[in-house]
Amino acid sequence: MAHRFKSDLSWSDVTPETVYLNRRAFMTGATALAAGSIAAPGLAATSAFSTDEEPNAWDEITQYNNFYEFGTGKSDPAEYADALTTTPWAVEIDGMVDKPGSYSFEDIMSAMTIEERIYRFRCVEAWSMVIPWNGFELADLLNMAGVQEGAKYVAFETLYRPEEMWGQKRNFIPWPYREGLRLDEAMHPLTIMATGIYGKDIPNQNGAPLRLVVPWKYGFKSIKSIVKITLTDEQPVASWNQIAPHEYGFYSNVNPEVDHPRWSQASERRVGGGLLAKRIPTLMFNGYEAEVASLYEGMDLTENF
Ligand SMILES: Nc1nc2c(c(=O)[nH]1)N[C@H]1C(S)=C(S)[C@@H](COP(=O)(O)O)O[C@H]1N2
Ligand SMILES: [Mo]
Repeated sequence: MAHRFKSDLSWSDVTPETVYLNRRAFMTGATALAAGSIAAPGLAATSAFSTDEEPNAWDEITQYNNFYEFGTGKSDPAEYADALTTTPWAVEIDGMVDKPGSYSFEDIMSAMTIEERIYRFRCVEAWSMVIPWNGFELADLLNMAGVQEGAKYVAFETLYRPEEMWGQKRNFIPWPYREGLRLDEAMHPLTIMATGIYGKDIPNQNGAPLRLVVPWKYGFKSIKSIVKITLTDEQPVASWNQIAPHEYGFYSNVNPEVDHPRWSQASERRVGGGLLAKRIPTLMFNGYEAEVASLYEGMDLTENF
């Protein structure tokens, strides 16, 4: 897997911020090499879209997960996701594209530029983290396939392989897990396909080898271990919206003013803050309002939740 980012450093799990900043500086050069270019002085250490909030520790990000294909407990994915085979891997891109077909993970990676994006991540269950993803803009992949005139939505599907994902032997989600975005949301530069965390290959429990990250939406929109992407002119099925449409809307933008029918969305618990830590206020569009509010101009966000 020559194209996948490999680091020789063994990152410590809990890192003081100064060390972490050095790590970021290191990663700039490493990322540039991984992308096949010479480390240019102008290359930013991290994207302008990145938050400067303290990222969660590696152990927090990789041991407290939602990935129901491996069970519904928060520690189930870390325990069971090793069973997943991620090589070979390919993504079928079909529907309203000029170049439909099966794109191998290697071919995708050799065509994409990997950047670091430190994003807030807010689960609909009201916990949150700050995660230093490595990945590429989804727009670059969609442009590689050539989006056709008239396409309005992008549909995504996770792998269905119950022999490796034991949770798929239970039927509470109509497998495979599915998600969808409006085309303008999918093409937004904040929307990435994550392939790494802290400069290492993304662990299976976080959605290896590539998963969506849409930082202004609740975490369940960020579908993991993607094998299929379809450009369409109809609003696609999204698993949680399909299961409980009154609780999980198609948009699922983070919104502190629209509560879940069973709990408040006004505040959140930052994972790792300790049991006595105060909850922090949840921000409109998870703090990405300046970047994305215009996508929803004129829409009633209570109705289109
Ligand atoms: N295929 C698939 N993708 C998924 C899920 C899932 O169960 N299956 N859970 C979602 C939910 S609810 C959240 S909060 C995030 C969790 O991502 P993380 O474990 O990397 O933090 O993944 C999302 N993507
Ligand atoms: Mo979630």
